[in-house]
Amino acid sequence: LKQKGATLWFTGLSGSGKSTVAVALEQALAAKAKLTYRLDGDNIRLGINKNLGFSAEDRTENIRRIGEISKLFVDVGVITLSSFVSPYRADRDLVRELHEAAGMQFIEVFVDVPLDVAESRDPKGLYKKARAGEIPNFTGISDPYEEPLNAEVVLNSHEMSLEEEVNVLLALLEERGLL
Ligand code: GGZ
Repeated sequence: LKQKGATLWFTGLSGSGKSTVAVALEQALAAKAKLTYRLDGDNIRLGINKNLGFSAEDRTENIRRIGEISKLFVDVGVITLSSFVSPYRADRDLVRELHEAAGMQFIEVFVDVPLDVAESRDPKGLYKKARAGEIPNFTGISDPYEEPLNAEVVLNSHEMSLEEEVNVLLALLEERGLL
């Protein structure tokens, strides 16, 4: 495998569209015969991190472990697409440092939609439950989301087509020598 790995880290509110963009990018990269792997709550929070909840401490540990797992994939040359709310700037910065200290590229992608947009989508009904007080520490409602200050990419996904978003990311990967 002569492919160079990297981590694309998608951060944003629940319902912002992180996974949707990651899935679309995964398909575009597959079409270019690139090896990718997508990490998200479904394969991480149900497995290796099933002992973790949503307290600040647990989120920090969740992100730390995912950062280390992402690095392992990058180490074998995989383009790793990690989609997590990751609401704390310090947690994301730690993952960046872990990558950069190992000479690996870390590309932070802020999927930036206003809370009311994410809340109006509410595909799993979680915002409704959070508003009703049934989910404590819900990001955006009763828990903070610290916006990235220096993300490599900001996607205003409520104002862009999925195709445009994918094209922005492909252009950056090309520029970074990853395609
Ligand atoms: C935020 C929560 C919460 C709370 C459950 N706060 O839209 P989803 O459902 O599929 O994505 C959210 C996911 C967040 O898990 P992460 O591992 O990405 O979070 S973190 O990075 O902060 O560790 C949401 C659901 O789990 N969910 N409770 N309290 N999102």
